[in-house]
Amino acid sequence: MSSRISSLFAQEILDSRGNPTVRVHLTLDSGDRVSASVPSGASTGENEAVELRDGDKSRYGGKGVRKAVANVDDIIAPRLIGLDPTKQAEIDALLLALDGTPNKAKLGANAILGVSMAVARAAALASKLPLYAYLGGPGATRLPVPMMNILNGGKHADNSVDFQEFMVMPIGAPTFAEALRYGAETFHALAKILAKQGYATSVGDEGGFAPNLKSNEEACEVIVKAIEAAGFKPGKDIAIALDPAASSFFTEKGTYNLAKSGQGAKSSDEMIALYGHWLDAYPIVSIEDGLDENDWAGFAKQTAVQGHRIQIVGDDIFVTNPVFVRRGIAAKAANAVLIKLNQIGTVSETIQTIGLCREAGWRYVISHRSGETEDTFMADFAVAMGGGQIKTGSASRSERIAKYNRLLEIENELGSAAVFRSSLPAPGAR
Ligand code: 2PG
Ligand code: MG
Repeated sequence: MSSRISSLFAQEILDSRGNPTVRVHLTLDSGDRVSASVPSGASTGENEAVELRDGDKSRYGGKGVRKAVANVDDIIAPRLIGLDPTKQAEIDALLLALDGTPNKAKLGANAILGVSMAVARAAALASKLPLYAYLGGPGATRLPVPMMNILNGGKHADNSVDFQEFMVMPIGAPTFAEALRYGAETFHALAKILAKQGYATSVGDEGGFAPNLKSNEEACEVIVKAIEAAGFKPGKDIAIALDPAASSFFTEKGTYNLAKSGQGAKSSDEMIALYGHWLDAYPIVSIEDGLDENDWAGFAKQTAVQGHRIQIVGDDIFVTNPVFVRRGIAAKAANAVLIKLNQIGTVSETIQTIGLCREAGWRYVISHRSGETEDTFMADFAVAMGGGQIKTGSASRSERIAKYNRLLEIENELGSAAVFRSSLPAPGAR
């Protein structure tokens, strides 16, 4: 006899920024219990599924999630009790039907995703499999190359850097554990370099340093120095990935205003040209959201001129939504998708979006949000989906490290079956 859901309820907890978020608790009739917690973004795409907030200014400045919690307890739970958690697709379809809106505005994507993740976790437990093996099957053996965000700017830090994320990718490491060491040692080397140059070494939302650099370029320069100081070869052992999160500095005038660094306003073409210079100067292998989420023409242009050299990742432009990813594939607007479970709101729809990427031969990167919890679902999810890349922050802050530690466990558990390799173009390719 299969296990059934015997109880389901939600709770308001805090995320890594001290803002409320949803945790869902699920019990099976076997007595087994699981929980799942939902992350929250700061530089959100306009078309993301709705994160339901109470708006009651007397609590958490309006950011409370009691309504979402009540939606789980009062609307979702009565319909899920008695169901078999291995029926993920059916349960997710039921959640969509209960919500009934195109963007999960009624129940809240935070309520819905918490339930969807808890159901997957319960099903794995009932199937006596680790989550990655339950979701990915016996072929789920590939550990992801981490994109480690060691220098933060944009909306994630109160500093003079316009671009949101400067990440190191240990593409030349032989294993995930070694990749993590390469990244952590580079992070520590960067701390010393910044301190020596008189910069602050306090960290931003995703655990990277947030110094007041003189320009955006300087971020790449100090990272290259840090890679070398840690004893690695830039471009061979460790490459750089960027997430400018350009929607956050795109203005109503239709220009990209590099206001934090004082580097002025640029057109879409000028931004693409700027990235082109950077590709020549630094070992960059991936650029995410180099342009605004509505600049589809700019994305397609950048992909046409730079897509053979680097990975062009769409985050805010696609919001993990199959509708936008389909449009992007048709328009050749990128060659990879950033995958965030809470942008779309159910495990099944996220897997559907990944299916589109696979069909099109596009890469996909499983990603955290800038507001995270100690939940490690996405680490298992990255191995299950086998895309070979994860973006989950720097080598500091426990909500980031929790994901890395879970990946270390998975690599250990897989033993000789574990696979680790980068499939990104070599840096500097023309
Ligand atoms: C991003 C994310 C995660 P946020 O833009 O890729 O790094 O940031 O969660 O704030 O949207
Ligand atoms: Mg992004």
